[in-house]
Amino acid sequence: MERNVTVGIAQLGPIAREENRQQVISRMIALLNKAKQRDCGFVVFPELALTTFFPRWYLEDENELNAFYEKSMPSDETQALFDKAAELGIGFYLGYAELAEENGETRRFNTSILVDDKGQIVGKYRKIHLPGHTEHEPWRAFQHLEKRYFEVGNLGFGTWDFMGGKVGMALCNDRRWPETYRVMALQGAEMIVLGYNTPMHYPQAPEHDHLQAFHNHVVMQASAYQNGCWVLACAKAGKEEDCDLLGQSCIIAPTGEIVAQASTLGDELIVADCDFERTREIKENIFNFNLHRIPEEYEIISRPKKSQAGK
Ligand code: CDT
Repeated sequence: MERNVTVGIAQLGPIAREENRQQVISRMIALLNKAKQRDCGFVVFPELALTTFFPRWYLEDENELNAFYEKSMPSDETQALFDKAAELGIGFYLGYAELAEENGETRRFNTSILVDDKGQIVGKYRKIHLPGHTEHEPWRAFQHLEKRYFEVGNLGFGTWDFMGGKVGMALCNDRRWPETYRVMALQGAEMIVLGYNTPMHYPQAPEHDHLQAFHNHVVMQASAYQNGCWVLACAKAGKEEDCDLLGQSCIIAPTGEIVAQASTLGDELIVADCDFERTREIKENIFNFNLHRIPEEYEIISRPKKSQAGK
């Protein structure tokens, strides 16, 4: 069986606060059409792809806040994206804000899904590493209220048999944590797909602002290599409501090499052929987990926080 998929990363430029779902989805469909012309079987969209990055505002009005969430997926508004992708025979990854009703309780998650080439949702992930803060902090140039607007994901890091390979999902800040990749690689992940919204300005340590681009790539390239996985990373980029978001969407081979990278801060498609067999170059050699990992020495990593020294 062929284990090769042509992947498109559908980077989105800024989404204005007043831009509605229909407008955003028509931009996404334009990228899907381009992906079809370039023979893509799978397209990756960013984190919170359907709206502006709303955690940058402290919103007191619940109705205003709720308007940024999806109550069902697909919904009347997002159905067009599913239909077009299925018509073109393209699977996709999509990040969105999820408003769920579970056991009579309203729950909010920063979520991503894997959708197959027939328009069926085959996997769901809820973001685990939520960055930012919970309370309004007016001293900041902009807020980062993910800890207020989302709960920590309750689905764990999973993998799915998808497009001929084993695929895992993550979202934005997850990409900075080595555990994200390793937990999926231990479940056989060959490709890790993620979307991100990364401000260029980091209010707590502005002296690191010039390192945003470097940190973005260094964590993903190292993690691709250390886990023998393809990493597909899709940004929401550009100046969004006065906040500069990093671009640099990329496709990283299991060797850690970037094989395709966005060169704009707008809507842009980048494409590469990803052969799942190439994971073996790494997984059967330098990072052969069975031969070389010594998990007995790593026990502190999975201890609950309270029992770790220096937490
Ligand atoms: N969306 C997201 O997770 N962004 C974070 C910003 C960190 S600064 C609060 C990121 O890791 O890129």
